Amino acid sequence: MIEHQQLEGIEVSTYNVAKKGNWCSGDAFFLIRTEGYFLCAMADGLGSGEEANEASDAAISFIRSNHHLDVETLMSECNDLMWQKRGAVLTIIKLDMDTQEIIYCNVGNIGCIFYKPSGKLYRPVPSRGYLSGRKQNFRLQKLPFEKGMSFILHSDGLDFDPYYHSLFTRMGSPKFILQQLLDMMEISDDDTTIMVGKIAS
Ligand SMILES: [Mn+2]
Repeated sequence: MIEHQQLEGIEVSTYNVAKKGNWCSGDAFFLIRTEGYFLCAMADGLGSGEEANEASDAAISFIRSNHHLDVETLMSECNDLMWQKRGAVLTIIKLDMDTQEIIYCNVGNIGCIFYKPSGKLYRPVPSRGYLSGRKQNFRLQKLPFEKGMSFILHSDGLDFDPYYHSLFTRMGSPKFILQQLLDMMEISDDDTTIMVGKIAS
């Protein structure tokens, strides 16, 4: 399923499909633009099918209902929710539109790259592992905010080829970038979720 959203100060396109043969995806995502911030989250449940879906959905549902909480709290609450579940990897990005700050927090392999209008890319450093319900600490990273920046967030269903960078450095709309990416990418044997966003310049 493909969706395009024009939010205030940011444009976002998303793509989400389940692994072939599964009725539900083990990936889940959420995004919202409030008066003060833009927040997005992407989770990939361990394994695939229903169990994976249950784990990623628990995390994303919590974030949907509590997105006003600070990012670190969201991560640790989602971690607590993984008890008796398969576990999940999770990335949360929050753009504070007033202070022009980007906060990034992650556990596990959700890919994330930011592109400055100059064409330079910025890749936050991911943390290993996954949310399992066991106590763990979360490291927040602050990223430089620039008008006109774009970004991609994706689950491991997309094998990101370095060649794709060129799509972002040409700075088209997220809709256009996503369409090109879908044309170029290999059909995956896993749940696949891609989010492409662009901050207005
Ligand atoms: Mn996956």
